[in-house]
Amino acid sequence: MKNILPHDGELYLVKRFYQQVEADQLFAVLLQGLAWQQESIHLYGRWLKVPRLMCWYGDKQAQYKYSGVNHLPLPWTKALLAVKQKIESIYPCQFNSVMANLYRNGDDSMGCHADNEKELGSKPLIASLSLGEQRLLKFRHQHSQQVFDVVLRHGDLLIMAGEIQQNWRHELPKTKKRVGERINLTFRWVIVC
Ligand SMILES: O=C(O)CCC(=O)C(=O)O
Ligand SMILES: [Mn+2]
Repeated sequence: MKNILPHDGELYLVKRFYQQVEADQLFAVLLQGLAWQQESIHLYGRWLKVPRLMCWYGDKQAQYKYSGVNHLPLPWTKALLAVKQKIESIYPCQFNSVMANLYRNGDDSMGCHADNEKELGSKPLIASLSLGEQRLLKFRHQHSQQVFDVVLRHGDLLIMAGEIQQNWRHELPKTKKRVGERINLTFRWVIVC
């Protein structure tokens, strides 16, 4: 696999990891079958709704803090386990949890961040599957502010590895285009203390 990041980390894009028909089926199963919720975060003294729906699945011990709150994982569904196993079969990796994001339209987004929580370790390996509408993922280098864009399409798998989270931040910006729903699954290994 070829590293597509210019420097300071590793990024691999596996286009069409799921082909059209399988990706369509998986999208429908996840949209209907996952426990989507809109979280709120406490910011500057106010509660704000996060602009997307989310849910967290995984092994029982894989607790994870997001939106300022500790979340217990929901138990793996059959569909999520099958995706996890398919990823683990093409790349040397192992996951104990997955964060699912549902972007309902172009107003839904994810702000600039790095997945650098201490529960993920110093060089987290994160595999991210995109389904549904195509959206842009923007990487910004922490120091040089260099920008690197990746278009994520239906069925694409993106793997973030090495020092990417230490050196780059990423965001899924809003778009003015009329776009439909997109599901993203980010598989992670949460270190259990
Ligand atoms: O939706 C995406 O592609 C990005 C998701 C993401 O960065 C995350 O869940 O940490
Ligand atoms: Mn992220």
